[in-house]
Amino acid sequence: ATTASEEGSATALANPNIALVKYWGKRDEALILPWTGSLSLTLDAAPTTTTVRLTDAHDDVVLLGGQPLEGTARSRVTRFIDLVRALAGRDERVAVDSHNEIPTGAGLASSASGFAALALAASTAFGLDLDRRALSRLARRGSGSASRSIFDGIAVWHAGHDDESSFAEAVPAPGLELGMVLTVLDARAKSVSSRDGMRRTVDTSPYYPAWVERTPVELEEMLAAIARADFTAVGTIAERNAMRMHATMLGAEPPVRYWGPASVELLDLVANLRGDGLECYATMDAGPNVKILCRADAVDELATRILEAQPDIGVIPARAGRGARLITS
Ligand code: 2P0
Repeated sequence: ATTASEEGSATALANPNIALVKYWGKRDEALILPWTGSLSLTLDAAPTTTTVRLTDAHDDVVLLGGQPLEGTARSRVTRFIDLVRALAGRDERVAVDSHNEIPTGAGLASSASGFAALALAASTAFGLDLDRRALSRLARRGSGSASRSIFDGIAVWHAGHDDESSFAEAVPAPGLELGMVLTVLDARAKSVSSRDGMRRTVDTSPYYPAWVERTPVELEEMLAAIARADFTAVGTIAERNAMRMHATMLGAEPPVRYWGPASVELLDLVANLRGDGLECYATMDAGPNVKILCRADAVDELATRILEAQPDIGVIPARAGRGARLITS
């Protein structure tokens, strides 16, 4: 038998994904089973790189950006590692070393890239060779949206009804070349976590049942628009779905509102650019930063036009990118 220190180390890279049909609300918090399916674009920017190494230490060590995590942030990772240990039937402790290229916790999808990279690195370090579906299901247990960052380009997360049936898979999109410009209006971590914001919405918003009823219809419309490579329909459905998600949250008690005045200015800018013939659509997640969907060949022009209008903000140009992958093993 080999000792822990002689085996088991893996480094994985995963990109964030931005949902075009959103995930908002769990019907099973322990297993992270969502009320509705969702669909996203994995980007080619702002990755998380994570190394997991088995150790002989008495406890797990978790570094993010070189700093040790503590409290809830740490236990979210160590509980996830417990799942991997259980899957592998092993009990070694690990050292996790993770780096994000984008601000953590600001609605820029760092938990999606983070848990996708962690799922791949940790499962590999423990000697598991999971197929993409099993990896997606594992990543889901860390953060729901991470289930989608396993795949290249467009991914659909099937809501499912149990641990087995709730996974994401790639959606082929021939002829549809998507781009996205992420704006960084505020890089601070959000005040209400997605987890708490979802729970509050599910428990108290009178509009939540409408969201659950409507989202599967929008998901089908989106899949049909993708199948016929209809960029205008994809953008229109995505923007509408994002607004409906935020409307649902605003109905919670107290309301959940992630956007602010700078976000609204960007929404106006997107409408104006579209009026000027630069076809683009806005989406927003659990933070104030607006993400703007466009055709892949329009990304540079869109980024330029945004900076002309708003010289003080940050922009991250992106296109469809690859799913989670190992970079050393
Ligand atoms: C999404 N978001 O579909 C939606 C849209 C934010 C708004 O998935 O509790 O970090 O870890 O499952 O995945 C953010 O929530 O939440 C998210 P958990 P997650 O991308």
